[in-house]
Amino acid sequence: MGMLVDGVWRIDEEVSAMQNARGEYERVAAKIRGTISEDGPHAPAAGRYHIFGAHNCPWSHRAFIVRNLVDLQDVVSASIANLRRNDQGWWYAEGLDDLEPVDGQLPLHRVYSTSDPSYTGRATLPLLYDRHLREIVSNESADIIRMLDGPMAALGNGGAGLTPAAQREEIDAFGARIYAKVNNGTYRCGFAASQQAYDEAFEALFATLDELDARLADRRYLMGERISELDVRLFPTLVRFDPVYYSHFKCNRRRIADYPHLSGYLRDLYDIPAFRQTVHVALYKRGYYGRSERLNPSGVIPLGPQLDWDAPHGRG
Ligand SMILES: N[C@@H](CCC(=O)N[C@@H](CS)C(=O)NCC(=O)O)C(=O)O
Repeated sequence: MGMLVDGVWRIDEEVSAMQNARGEYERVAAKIRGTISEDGPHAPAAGRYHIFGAHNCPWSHRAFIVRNLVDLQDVVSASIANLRRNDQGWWYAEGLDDLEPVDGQLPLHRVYSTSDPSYTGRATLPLLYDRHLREIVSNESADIIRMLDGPMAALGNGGAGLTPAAQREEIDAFGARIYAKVNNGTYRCGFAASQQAYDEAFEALFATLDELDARLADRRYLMGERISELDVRLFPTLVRFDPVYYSHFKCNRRRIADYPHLSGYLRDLYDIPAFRQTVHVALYKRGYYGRSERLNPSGVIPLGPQLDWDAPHGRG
């Protein structure tokens, strides 16, 4: 996997390794943290912003759920990356405005270097892109979903109220923990390059899933009786867990289907069209299990498991 150094795409392993010396997988922190606001350079407007995402990317998935929940499908445009990265990283078959594909491909890194010709960092998804200024507003999904359900909400249905002010501190702290142990925890298992790194990620992942399951015993959603940002952030991991992470990332102490409350909670959220419409299990399998020297050299994609997310959820 490559990265940009001073605006130039580099694919040498030396600059683009994903594990540290202890064999732990390290996801880089997002660097572009701009925001949409009435008084800043990026004012809210219909047709001005675009999401570069991918169906198989769980961080993009959050943004697509909130775009649906706030009814912004016609206000914020979006494009979906090819399922498989090539040596140029993520790429798109279609262009956007003056970002035209060359030989049928627009690599995501070109969006970064158009926005900032001296950018150094990984070219990650999702991106919120300002089509007027030809500039990336943000490459951090946690910020992007707050903009969609905040300054952009009036252009949709007024907002989903995912982050009530009174709960914000708790959501921030709890969300950070769920990110580290669960959302990114699955990747820390899958991409661990030492037994110890894997063992630690695995124990932390399942301890946190156990805790979430217990929490959901007497609450419909993670923050109570209303859907919050935490549910939007957890859902993409839950729908990838049994079909992909359990086997591909060796997250195999238990399936989500084995958890009494988490399993019903997953089905409860899946029952909501704004969530359900964003779920593409067959694409997750093709995206994650496709040929990879490290994790799946044969490229054979498993046929199972059978999933039953339409069964009654018995919650609420
Ligand atoms: N903090 C970022 C993380 C995004 C991220 O890591 N995206 C992955 C795809 S699922 C990616 O693009 N990785 C490419 C790379 O690391 O080079 C966010 O939540 O928006």
